[in-house]
Amino acid sequence: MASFECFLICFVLILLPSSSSKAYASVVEHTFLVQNFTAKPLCKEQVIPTVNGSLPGPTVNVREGDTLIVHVVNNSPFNVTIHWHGVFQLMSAWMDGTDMITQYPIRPEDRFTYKFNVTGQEGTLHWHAHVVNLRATLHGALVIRPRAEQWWNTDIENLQLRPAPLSDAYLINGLAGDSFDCSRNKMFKLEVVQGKRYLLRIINAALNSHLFFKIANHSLRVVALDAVYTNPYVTDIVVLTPGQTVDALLHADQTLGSYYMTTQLYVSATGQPFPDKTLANALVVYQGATSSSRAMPSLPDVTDTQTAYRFSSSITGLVSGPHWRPVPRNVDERMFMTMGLGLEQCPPSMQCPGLYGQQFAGSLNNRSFENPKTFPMQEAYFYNISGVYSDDFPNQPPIKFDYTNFNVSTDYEYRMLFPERLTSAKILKFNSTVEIVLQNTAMITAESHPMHLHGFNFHVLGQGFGNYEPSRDVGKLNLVNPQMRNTIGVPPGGWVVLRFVANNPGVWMFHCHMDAHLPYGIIMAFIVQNGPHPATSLPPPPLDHLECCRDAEIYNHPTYDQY
Ligand SMILES: [Cu+2]
Repeated sequence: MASFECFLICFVLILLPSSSSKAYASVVEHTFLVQNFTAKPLCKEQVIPTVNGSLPGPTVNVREGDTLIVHVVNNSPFNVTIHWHGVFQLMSAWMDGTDMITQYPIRPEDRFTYKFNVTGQEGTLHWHAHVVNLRATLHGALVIRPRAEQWWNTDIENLQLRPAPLSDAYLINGLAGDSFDCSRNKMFKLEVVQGKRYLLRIINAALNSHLFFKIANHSLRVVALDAVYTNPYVTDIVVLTPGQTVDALLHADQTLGSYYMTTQLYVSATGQPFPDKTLANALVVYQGATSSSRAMPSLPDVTDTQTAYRFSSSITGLVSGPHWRPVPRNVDERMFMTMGLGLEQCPPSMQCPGLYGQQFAGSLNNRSFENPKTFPMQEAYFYNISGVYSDDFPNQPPIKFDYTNFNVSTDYEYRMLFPERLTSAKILKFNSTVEIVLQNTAMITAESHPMHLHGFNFHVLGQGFGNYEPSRDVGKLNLVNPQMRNTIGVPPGGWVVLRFVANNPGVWMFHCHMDAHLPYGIIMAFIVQNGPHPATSLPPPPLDHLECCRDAEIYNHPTYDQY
């Protein structure tokens, strides 16, 4: 059984400025055929589910304002949904692609059409399956170009880098590269012309791994995170949690030659096992290079949290940039959310690896999320079907404790180790401003969990290590030019402060983007109520939404554990 994790990179040549422009929106249509495919990433052949037989799947190119229609035909043996990671889904929450939250999963032999507008955002995003494990191979890039083309217009390459639970390998654009015997000759190469500049669209498509990314002898100029422009940030290393994207400019300004482009695992938890092979190589090759020597970048230690923190905390938002939104100053809902691991009773007849012989779980404010089993949450909300979820997700944990120095010393704390399983949501009034302090706990272990919010970008006002202390930390929050993202890695044993405006009605997941932590239940849902007008209200679902998959075997998903 071989497992691997994916890293995806698209490279675009920049031409300044482009004369072509297009100011009107159009319709972009794709068919995604989900089917099994035989691939050989390492030494032996494996059958993997793919979209259209390619790994990674097709890149979807749209312009801001376009309508995207994707027909998903499921010829695989698995239930699937496709999530459009980072897309706002304004007034189209039915199309968010979350299994049992916004739709029934698409059964084998069934089909479903996603249709939505991509409005008010541009840059690099990605699409992926939102059913546990399937994301490993069902993913691809989603590139949103500006409506009026100003920056670039020619793709020279469209490539995917591929670097999971202890993976056997990381893959760069589907290839493991020369650090593995069986893939020595299968290494992704980016050919560049000396003097030119390239836009690298870097996507961490890995299931569970945070990743460093570095190119020997070259620095990178970061210009966007999660499809939001940033102030230019020059760095020799980039760090991405699962689900994050980075747009960075590469200037081919070195002597003719070959330079390794390498991704390496970053492990945030102390004492956690990691694979022997923690990196994957690709190459940047200058046109006309004759030497066979290849420069290797010096890589940080796998556990180098300081380097990861420096990158994630140093970048600021581009206030004058397209689609910038100022930080909302008046907060309507203040939430303090503990986030981390816990335990759950080991089912009889099973051997569990967790503390006290129990199985691992995870929680937000001591609640582990349970996926609904009868109706998708949004349908239950829309049609007032009771008994599917509770809407009392709390604004703080049940007790205050020393979050980042957790010792089980009282019965109460012991109970904190065993969170409640609930399908739990928080109701938000339309247009309310929400502030969330996410506080990682040291229960079991402190670890960076990449929290992903569906349907919105949030401002990242501040982050740090230890317990969040308002008296000390409020004054340091950046209310001027913070970065905006859809996924944030909370520092291990630390905190982060987020703000967003709930201006998009629907049911939106907020969850850890480590795939292995989905069943742990590090998930909650926001239910954003309708605004005052039809234009600010969630329309009813399209007909095929209700027709598709009603009898899905949601109790027993076919499981995908090949990796
Ligand atoms: Cu997690």
